[in-house]
Amino acid sequence: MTSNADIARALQELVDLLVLAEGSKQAFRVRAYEKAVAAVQSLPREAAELSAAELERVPGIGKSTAAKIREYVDKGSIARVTELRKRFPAEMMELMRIPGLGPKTVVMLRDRLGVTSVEQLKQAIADDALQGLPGLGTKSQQKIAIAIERLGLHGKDRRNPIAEAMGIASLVVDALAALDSVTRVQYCGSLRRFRETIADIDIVVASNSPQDVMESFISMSLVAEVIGHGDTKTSVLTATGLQIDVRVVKPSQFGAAILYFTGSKQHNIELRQRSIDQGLLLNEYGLEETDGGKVVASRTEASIYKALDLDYIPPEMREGIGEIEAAAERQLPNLIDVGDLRGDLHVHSTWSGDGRSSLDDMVAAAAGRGLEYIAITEHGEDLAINGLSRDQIAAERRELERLRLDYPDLTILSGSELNIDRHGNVDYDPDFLETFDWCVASIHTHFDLSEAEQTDRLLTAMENPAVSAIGHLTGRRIGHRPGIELNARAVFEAAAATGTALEINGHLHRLDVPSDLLLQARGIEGLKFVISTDSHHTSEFANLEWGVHNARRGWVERSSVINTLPFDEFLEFVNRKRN
Ligand code: DGT
Ligand code: CA
Ligand code: ZN
Repeated sequence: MTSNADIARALQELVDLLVLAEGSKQAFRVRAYEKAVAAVQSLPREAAELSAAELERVPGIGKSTAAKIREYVDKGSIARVTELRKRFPAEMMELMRIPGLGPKTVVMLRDRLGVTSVEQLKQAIADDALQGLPGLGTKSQQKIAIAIERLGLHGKDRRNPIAEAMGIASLVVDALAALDSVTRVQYCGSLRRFRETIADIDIVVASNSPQDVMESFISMSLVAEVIGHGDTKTSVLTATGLQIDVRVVKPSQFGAAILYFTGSKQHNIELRQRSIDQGLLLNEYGLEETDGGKVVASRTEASIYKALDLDYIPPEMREGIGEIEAAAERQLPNLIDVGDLRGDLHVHSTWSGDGRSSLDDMVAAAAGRGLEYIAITEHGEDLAINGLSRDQIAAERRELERLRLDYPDLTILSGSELNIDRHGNVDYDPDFLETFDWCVASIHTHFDLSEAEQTDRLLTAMENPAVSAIGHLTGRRIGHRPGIELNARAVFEAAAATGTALEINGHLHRLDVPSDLLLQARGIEGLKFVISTDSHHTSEFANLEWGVHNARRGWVERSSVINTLPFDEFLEFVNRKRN
């Protein structure tokens, strides 16, 4: 059956295409379908099981969207999308990712200069051809060139934000896993290692009927173009130009295949060298004896690591940066699992202007996930539109009292997400701040200050006894906005010294603290982290899992994550700084 995620993806593609067709992100139709995407994503039932009339009764879904959903579920594609794909091919859609390029400009570039791809745009810039075009100021050309460089949007260097790749990969994995002939499916490559950007998606399938698998794969509606089709490997492009490679292997070789295609290349090279040193040969089919070719291990990754006398190395750590030596010496860090997390300390509800689920629903979802404690952290009053006044906080606290009675097994803290202003000060006043159980303080403005200014600002905020944690440290939005400049070492040391936890924000668009900075934080005595979802909707508690992957990639030890602690010990951490 067509899943809600699949339907949402199809509608999102329609939205992206309509932005170009209508020439505006604000066009009525665009907004209507956008609302429908959100509605389908958060629908508690299967949209595919609803009639057009029933769909229309769902808030956010109108008559024409209901018809499109039925069309997609019944026929596997939407005629309007097929037609728009021809007008705006994948390469042209890529232009829309460049900050500063709106739909009108993209269409104008095509009409005036014949530019329909990032490559051609780069050439046009090199030829100085953008000067004087309507709506493009003198500096635009240079700004666009910088944006293309920064996002790596061209050619083989093009990298896609993990959020986009994960969404697409999950759809393919779910579809293939549902086939009778398939015993295992795993997305591999940089996505499994949880890099924040992905060049292409590598999927490995265990099956004795490769033909079936390939046919099902290329018939998926997200496939816009098949670029390579063989017996055991098929490569396709999605409508946004993301490449997916699917490889089918024998079930007995599945472990060796996912090990090889997960990589990284450097990790593979080092593993292969270690094999050779032991008189063995490692390739994508298995680990075998050099003499005679007897297979030593191939079915699971764990059996291969074991045969090489290594502890199992989790995918997130396989970057060839010392993990093999550590595994050989039984010195791998004691990493965290999602099941270790007992609390979520960054949660919004519709009390915040940007929250999308009610407080009752958020609390119910947290309890449903088995969390032992949560902090409700609506935005502080200084954040325009989204923030809460003191009166609103008092009113919300009365709701929290009621909810505590309804959920006796869940400890509900009254918190806040404070805004760190330009100089490191936060919302409210010291007396009022003391009334919160927990505050996370984040940067939401002034992203362009110098490194020294940003670092000072964070240090000042950490000196505030009410600030228990710093939220999404760099403020980056993967693929869209770079993080602030900061002296990471100074920030880590100050966090340890002041007893301020650093949040690892699990939003796939953020993953912040970034894993490369987490690697730099290794060995700093007393530095603590808190893995948080920053949920604005009940579905986002799933961000805990992404936060854990990011922490593992940064070699973060379980013992340094405070929301693994039982509640009383967690509270000790908070109070140590306050007293
Ligand atoms: P990316 O660039 O985000 O797609 O990153 P990966 O790591 O997914 O790289 P990709 O897709 O080129 O290859 C997938 C895996 O296949 C890679 O992580 C390791 C393996 N692999 C690819 N090329 C080589 C190679 O030349 N030697 C070895 N030993 N392994 C390779
Ligand atoms: Ca890849
Ligand atoms: Zn937040």
